[in-house]
Amino acid sequence: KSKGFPKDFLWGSASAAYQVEGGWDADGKGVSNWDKFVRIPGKTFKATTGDKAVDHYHRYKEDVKLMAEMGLKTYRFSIAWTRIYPNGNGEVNEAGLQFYDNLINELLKYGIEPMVTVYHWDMPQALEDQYHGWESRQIVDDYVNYAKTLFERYGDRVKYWITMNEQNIFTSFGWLKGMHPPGKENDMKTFYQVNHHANMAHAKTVLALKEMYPDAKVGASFAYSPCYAYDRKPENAMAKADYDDLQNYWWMDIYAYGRYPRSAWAYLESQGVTPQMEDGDEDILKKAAALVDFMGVNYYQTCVAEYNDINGVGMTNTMNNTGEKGTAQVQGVPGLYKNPANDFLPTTDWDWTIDPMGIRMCCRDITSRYDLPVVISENGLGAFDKVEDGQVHDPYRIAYLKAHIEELKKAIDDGCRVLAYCTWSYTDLLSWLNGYQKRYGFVYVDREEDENSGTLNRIPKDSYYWYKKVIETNGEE
Ligand code: BGP
Repeated sequence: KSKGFPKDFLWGSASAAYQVEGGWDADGKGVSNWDKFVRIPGKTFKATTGDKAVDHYHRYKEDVKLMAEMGLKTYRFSIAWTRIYPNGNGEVNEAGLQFYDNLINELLKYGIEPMVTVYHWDMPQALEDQYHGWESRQIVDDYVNYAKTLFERYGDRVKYWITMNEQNIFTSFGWLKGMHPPGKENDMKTFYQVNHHANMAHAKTVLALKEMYPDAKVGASFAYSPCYAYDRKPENAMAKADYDDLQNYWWMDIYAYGRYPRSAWAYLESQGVTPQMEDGDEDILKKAAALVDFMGVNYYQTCVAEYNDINGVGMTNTMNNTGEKGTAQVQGVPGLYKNPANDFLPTTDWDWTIDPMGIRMCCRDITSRYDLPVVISENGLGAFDKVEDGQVHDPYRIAYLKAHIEELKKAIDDGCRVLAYCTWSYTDLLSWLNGYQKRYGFVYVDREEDENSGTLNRIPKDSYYWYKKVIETNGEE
């Protein structure tokens, strides 16, 4: 018989500041790199902005009330650095701090545990202008200073902190694929340097938090795609091993052990792209790793690794950002691996594989490799939703989430310690590259790409009422 979910399990849902808040220049907020990037034609779907997004900045009370009615146990959200420090450093903006005070207090009023992401990709543009943002080591101090401001202000009320969201995604999309700011392509050397800076920012943030609040719970959120070898050909099994070292363990080993995987490091050396480190860095990374409380996992899909010829496909091949099924191209690292589609699995309209068992594999791998508890900080289905007679019927989303929750339950039976499950997302919101038409929420928001479209009214979908029952029955629904 299954053990089931622990009594204090945190059933949650997630969002990120840029994707929901809007109010992009409200109350002293500074400009972020995303405010700027989305305005470059051709970079994101119809160059849709988060200027207004779903106006959570002004409607948070209404959103939190719906969460309370649903019985949500935790809400994961991120803080916009540019609301707190409009210029990234220097003078703090009291109005920005006040907004998150209000949001946190509103959540606590209903007994909803706030889970706060310090950084979900929206970096102050001022830091890009001052020293090229993540490319400079200077960002580490500014990041820690910003994070400490949050801990000082909210640490008495916020127990769960996520230092950084999907470092693997914002760095690879920003410096290899050209699809996130600063929009660079194939710049391996800078990519690894940027990652080292982000690792130091993460580690020093963990140390700062634990010094101020030893009982706080902290981790980073990683976009984890477990990988299958294409077939039993030895070279494809090796492609999987390379993929795991360079795409998964490269980050997770830092968070959990404070060191880079040795074979990946050797590959970087062979390419002349190892990051520059300072004396004492390794020590700091190790100290922080010893204090981390969980691994945050954003799980959406698994992938396949197949050997990729030295003249094979690269990282800049086109993704499917339109929702026209079957338009995504294969990407890879020449000489190591490429990631073809998996014929055994169904896909979403954006060509993401649907593989519930993958969530169990994430938990299993983290448990046996790191012996750390897991927080599922994102999991969900992006789909085209339709309003019919004032309702949104999304059985496909219910089926997707239900299957993943089933597998999560098995992971717990396998001995994994899973603390929380946050769906992506709570309300519909802006998908960075895919506009508003790719919807993830339990709560439908009436808007389209055009800034002036829609009423922004909220409509709970069928999945909203279903998840309410999941929470009530502690995952037995
Ligand atoms: C993760 C991000 C989220 C969210 C989600 C869905 O990578 O952390 O912010 O956007 O993916 O992705 P997408 O919007 O591309 O469908």
